[in-house]
Amino acid sequence: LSQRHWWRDAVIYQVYIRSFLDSTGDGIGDLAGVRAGLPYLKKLGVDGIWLSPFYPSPQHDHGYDVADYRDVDPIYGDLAEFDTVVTDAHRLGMKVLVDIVPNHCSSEHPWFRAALAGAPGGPEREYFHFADGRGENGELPPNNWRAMFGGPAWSRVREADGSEGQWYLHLFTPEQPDLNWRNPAVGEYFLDVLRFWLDRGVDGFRIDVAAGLFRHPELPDSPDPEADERTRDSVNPLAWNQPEVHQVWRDWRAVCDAYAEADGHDRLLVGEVSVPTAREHAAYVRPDELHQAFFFHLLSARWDVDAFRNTITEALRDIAGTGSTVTWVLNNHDQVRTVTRYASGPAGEGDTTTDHGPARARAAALLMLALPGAAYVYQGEELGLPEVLDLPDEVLTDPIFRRTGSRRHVRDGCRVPLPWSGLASPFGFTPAEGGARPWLPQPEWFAEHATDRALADTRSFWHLYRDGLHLRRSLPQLGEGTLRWLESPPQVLAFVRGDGLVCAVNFGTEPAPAPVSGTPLLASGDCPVGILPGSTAAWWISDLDPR
Ligand code: TEU
Repeated sequence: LSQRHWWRDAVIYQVYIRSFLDSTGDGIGDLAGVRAGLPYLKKLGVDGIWLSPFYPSPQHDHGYDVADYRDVDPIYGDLAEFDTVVTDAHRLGMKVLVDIVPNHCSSEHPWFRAALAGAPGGPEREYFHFADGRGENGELPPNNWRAMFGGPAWSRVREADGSEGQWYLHLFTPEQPDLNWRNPAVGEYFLDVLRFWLDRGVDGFRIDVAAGLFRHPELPDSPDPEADERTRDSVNPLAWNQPEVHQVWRDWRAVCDAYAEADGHDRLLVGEVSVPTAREHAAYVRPDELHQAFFFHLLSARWDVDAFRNTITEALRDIAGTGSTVTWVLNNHDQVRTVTRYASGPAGEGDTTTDHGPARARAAALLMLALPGAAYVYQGEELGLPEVLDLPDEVLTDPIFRRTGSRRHVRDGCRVPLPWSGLASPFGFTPAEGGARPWLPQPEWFAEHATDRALADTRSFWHLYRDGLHLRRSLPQLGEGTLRWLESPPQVLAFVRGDGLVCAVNFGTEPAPAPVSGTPLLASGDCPVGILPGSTAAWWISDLDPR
């Protein structure tokens, strides 16, 4: 792999800073904690890190509400600390991606404050979507759009004279007003933001809500507002995935390519592109647009052999024409963790919970690491952390809970601070002496998953990830390259990579014949020669003809 195109098969570790490691003792992770954790990540074997937003923010959505795009929130550190993270990561041979949030800013961003202070129709409001309400006194929102996290996508402001005034659009919370990308000043500003971070040495950007930014110019009513309220998919075709957004990615790509031209190292744009089909998704990944876009369809697939086979087939088919590679992801800070997610699901159990979750999550990890392309690992995934499902209501911080009153899509459970060591909370997450409690309570059973235990136990999730990542580095068949499906028993997914790395996953609960004789190179569970037990994946090097 050329240094130039390092991202094509890189494995990037997502650091949710708030929950990674707390160096100051305030109960909240910070950049100094990230820096202290870099050797751990190096040992794990990832190629780089993606840092969740650390910019000054009132933290209504844990930093996805940015008040200043060119600084560090004091709870996380400062710019000098950020620079040391980049320097140290680079010294260890790891890339650094930062999260950039262009769809909306914080209601405390200077632009929004100015817009509120300004008059209806004035230039300050052109940075956002302000509109008069409907109804006799403008008391109804300008259209029927729903916000992703519940409630109407419009909020009404009080004008300077105290009267009830215009409405502004926010597809997430009211504290996240949507920017108006038809105003050229918005685009200019973000190009400067990109250059600001590139000049500080970052290797690329994870782009939040990359199918957002533009709305239908007329802001017409949605035909099915209830459907739009689902928190998982950008379904309202009037509010998402507009053709104009592609020009933005071309402009951003040109900036990144100019840096790459100068020193021969690509700067990466990876988009969070949530669109209904794999084909629409692939349209964002182009030589002149995004390098990568998270392929969420695999993440959404239930534990089912056909669902996985079809999703992988579609992803590979649709990426083929783009010149890029698929970007696989099984976990992130918005989703129920795989150990818990795969505990329910088919193989005869319907929707009931089974105890196959950990074994399936391990198998899925080996599968993901064997697929052609790049992959993202979310912190704690390498520890096999389950979702924390029983956080009491009063500690939940996710605006989804605040806005909907329902725990259904609440994301706190995958954001509980990591356990590093010891038998009781804070498990080394905060300094030993006098630290505040972690910002979300850690359950007692986190002890089983602490990194010190994981490193000492060769059968841990950690060792599986480590071994998988190290083999990925050393085996030419992995990373980029071909995938050919092999014939296999009904519950088994089997394929061969390049000139003979075979990967097979048994989605069933009963043992199946292994596709290759011989001892696996790596397996997610006990794997006797010739047999692939249920809920297990394995890799073999095979010069034999697959059976
Ligand atoms: O998420 C975008 C998004 O579409 C989410 O609604 C996601 O599908 C949902 O959280 C799943 O439950 C991004 C960030 O990843 C998320 O953390 C932010 O809250 C959101 O943007 C707003 O910036």
